[in-house]
Amino acid sequence: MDFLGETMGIVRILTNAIRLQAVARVAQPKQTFAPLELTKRLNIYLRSQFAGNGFVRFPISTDSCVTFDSTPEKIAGGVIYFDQTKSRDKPIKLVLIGDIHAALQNFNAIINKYRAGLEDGSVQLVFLGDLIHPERGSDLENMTTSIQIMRQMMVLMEQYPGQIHWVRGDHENLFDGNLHKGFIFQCDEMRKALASEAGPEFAEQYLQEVQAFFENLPYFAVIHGSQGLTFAGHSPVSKGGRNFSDLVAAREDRSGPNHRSPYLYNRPTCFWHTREERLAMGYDDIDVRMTLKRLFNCDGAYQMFGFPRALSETDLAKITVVSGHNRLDDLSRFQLEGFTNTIFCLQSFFSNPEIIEIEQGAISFTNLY
Ligand SMILES: [Mn+2]
Repeated sequence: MDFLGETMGIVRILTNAIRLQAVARVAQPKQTFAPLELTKRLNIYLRSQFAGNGFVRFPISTDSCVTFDSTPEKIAGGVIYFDQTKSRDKPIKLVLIGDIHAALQNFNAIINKYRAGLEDGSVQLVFLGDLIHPERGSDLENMTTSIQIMRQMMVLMEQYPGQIHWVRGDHENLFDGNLHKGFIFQCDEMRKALASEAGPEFAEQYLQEVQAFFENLPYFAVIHGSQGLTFAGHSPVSKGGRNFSDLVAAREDRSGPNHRSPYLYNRPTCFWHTREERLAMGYDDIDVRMTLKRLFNCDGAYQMFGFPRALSETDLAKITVVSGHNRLDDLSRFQLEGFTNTIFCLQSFFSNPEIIEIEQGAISFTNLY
């Protein structure tokens, strides 16, 4: 090849490269690249987040929990333990928030309500899953507010490290083909919306990173103070209970196409069933007790939670359970009857939802507005 030909070849390659770059730039909206990088940073953070200001995240799975990521240091699922037993200069107020389901106005109001506490380090927020996907209305396929909430959560998690906790719900998933409302498949809609936001060059990478983010989230929270012990999660009670190690590792059968986690989708505490109906479905008070008993007493877990011995039946009966996940038509809070333990279900997409505040282990309710 002569010199001119070679030069023209190089010029052509360079021109193509510049044109490709230009296409990539044009194809993606300006905010897209930041969330991809932010999601990557948070995934690294979530996999290394073991202890913070008054909490420990029990930890570690070396199993392949993250669908698209085979690095060995991952932690997925797991339990965050908030220790309010120790006296501090500044006690931490923990706030439990039920399903937001894309209600952006409520989400913003929650952040504004606790902004000062986030700033001075006196407040930590625990969102109990299902922040995304509209729950009702004619707009079930519209993912705009879901994406805004997701981005805002990620920004806040980085801005206030260890103060914003996102517990995973069954909607925090891009690949659950069973998840639909009125046959609108919301995981598919979310994938489409994210892919179009990222642009063709980055769609696959972005989707993988977001799914890894969801799978890196904790599944449960234990809050322990001098005035009480609370076990919280999106769907915290499993049939027959789970060992501490199971919960920590979140090892689960997600074989098959749908990635539906049995840890995130259970209804043993479903409010609209009578005790008789629950029994007929195979769910009983015993599932709540077994969940707590196995969580705290198996594998010597009580030691990790700072108890000198395994919890007695009397101790276990006093534990409060807080759950999201159950639809409470026109109610933001529901106390389930017919159980030995006190069980509250929370939702946060109604006009003026109630949220739970916990200080020194003691629970109180407050209205958002
Ligand atoms: Mn749910």
